[in-house]
Amino acid sequence: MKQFTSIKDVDNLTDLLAIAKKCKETPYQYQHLGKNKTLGLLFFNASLRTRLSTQKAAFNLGMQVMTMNIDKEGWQLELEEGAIMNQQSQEHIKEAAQVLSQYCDCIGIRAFASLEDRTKDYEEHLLQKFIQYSSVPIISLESATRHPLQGFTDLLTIEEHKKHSRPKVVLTWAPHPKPLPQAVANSFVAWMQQAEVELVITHPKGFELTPSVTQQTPVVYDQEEAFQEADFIYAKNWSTYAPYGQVGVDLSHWMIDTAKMALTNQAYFMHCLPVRRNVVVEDAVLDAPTALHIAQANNRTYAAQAVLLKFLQDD
Ligand code: AN0
Ligand code: CP
Repeated sequence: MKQFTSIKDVDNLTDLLAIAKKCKETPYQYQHLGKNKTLGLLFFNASLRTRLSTQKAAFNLGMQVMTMNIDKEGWQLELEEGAIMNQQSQEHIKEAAQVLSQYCDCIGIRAFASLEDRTKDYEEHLLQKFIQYSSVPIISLESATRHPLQGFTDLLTIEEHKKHSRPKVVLTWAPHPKPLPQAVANSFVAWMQQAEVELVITHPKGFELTPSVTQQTPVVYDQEEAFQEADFIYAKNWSTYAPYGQVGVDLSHWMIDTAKMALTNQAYFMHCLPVRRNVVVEDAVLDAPTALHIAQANNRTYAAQAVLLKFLQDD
């Protein structure tokens, strides 16, 4: 594997899932492979799970890790070719990416969507610039439009908990007071489309994801209808794609509660976290034994470890 920015970078998904399961069973088996290898983690945004689970994954493989909150601790980066840098930006990404490639054997980058410029976000402007100028593999820690480590983790968690061969998996929009990226939803859909599941998306009218993500996946605008017979309910807020980055109004009735969960086939509840309790989902749903959000967070380590192990093996 040359990079991990999307499910499209995965040659053999069955193989990658098997590696993640193996890493979970015997986390320290491959410690020798990471000896004297350095992972650099660059954060333009906050993180709890991605930062610590990816570090833990690297430690399990015997790697060294350097982590930087690059938005606060680094120089302000310029992305444009030929820029006359007499304003705010202090360092061009050309230099930054080449320098970092000398210090690191693999670089992880978290850079959320701006939610202002849809074209630049969906072109993955920042991530693509890093890929262009780096000479080591790049791993996405959530980019403008995708969160592949989350999608991979979610697939692993569903594989572990499914009660029959083709479970019904519902991605449901849920309320949130601030505009959030579409990245988690986009990746969840992409990974589920490659899995043995019946995927249904439900959201209020106006919150359609881009058609290149949704493809043939059915969209049901009635949340309660979508929940019927569901085996997994995956809740996530996202802001609108068109017009871009809006939150919507009066949609608090989309919150997931026990009454809605009772419509399902005793479904598991999933969320990538962080979650706003009693806004996105009611306490009782999160505190029930059918909630998988903590198990998902645990699997983040093994998803990251499988990806890092692939890089080390292909090195
Ligand atoms: C981010 C998002 O929705 O993309 C990160 C989720 C993993 N969520 C928030 O900022 C709350
Ligand atoms: N799910 C997830 O990526 O969490 P963090 O934003 O805390 O890393």
